[in-house]
Amino acid sequence: MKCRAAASISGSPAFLVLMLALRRMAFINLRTREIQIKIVYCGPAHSGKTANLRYLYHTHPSAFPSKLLTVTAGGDRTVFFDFLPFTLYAVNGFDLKVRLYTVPGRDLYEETRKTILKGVDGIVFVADASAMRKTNILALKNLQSNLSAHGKSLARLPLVFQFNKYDLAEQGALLLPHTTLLSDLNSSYRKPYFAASAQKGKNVAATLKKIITMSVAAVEKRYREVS
Ligand SMILES: Nc1nc2c(ncn2[C@@H]2O[C@H](COP(=O)(O)OP(=O)(O)OP(=O)(O)O)[C@@H](O)[C@H]2O)c(=O)[nH]1
Ligand SMILES: [Mg+2]
Repeated sequence: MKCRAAASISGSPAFLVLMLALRRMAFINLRTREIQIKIVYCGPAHSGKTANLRYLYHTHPSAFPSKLLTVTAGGDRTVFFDFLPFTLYAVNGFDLKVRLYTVPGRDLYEETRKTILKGVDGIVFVADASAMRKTNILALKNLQSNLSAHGKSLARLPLVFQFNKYDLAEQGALLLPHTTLLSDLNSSYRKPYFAASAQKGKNVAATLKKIITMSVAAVEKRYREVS
């Protein structure tokens, strides 16, 4: 996969100095001419957050020079986080370094989730179409409260919803219709969303592309606001 960022960023020194001063979200390195953004995949346990990163890593190995780091407790339960870094080259002369993380969805990893969300630039909320409505709703509420602990609001952050596991419909599984997920999760946010199958790869890359575009645009907007 040859990756290219969709949005442009000013490369002026003033921009970089200002961004260094802000430094709360995107990280700018003048010396190496790099911009780093941090994207975190959130959502209930077992919704398919790790599956997104696994799919990207295994289907586009040349795009990911570093190994996918996963920390699981036997089986597929993430206990700390998954981490997958990669670079989109030369966005107005700067390399855009993207760091993808997942949080562990299980209740007992509350503090870990909070820690991983520190400095986040963009969020993908992976909802599970095969779970109960309440499961997805509670996970979103948990995300809101963890972000407010960092003084951030989900409404103001770049956010993409991914409604996952729709391949299970082929096996006759009873799934939450995407209209239900939309009204339960996205009626007040009105953010972009994708019906997906992380296992089969449907809309996995589209989700990622969208959140990168939105996150880069947010960096650009912050620059415009302070310049
Ligand atoms: N059928 C189907 N199964 C999926 C899909 N995505 C993930 N799974 C399966 O669901 C299970 C959980 O997926 P993970 O990616 O580990 O879920 P997670 O959100 O990372 O879970 P935690 O780390 O516990 O928070 C695994 O057995 C996956 O193979 C999908 O799109 N379709
Ligand atoms: Mg996981």
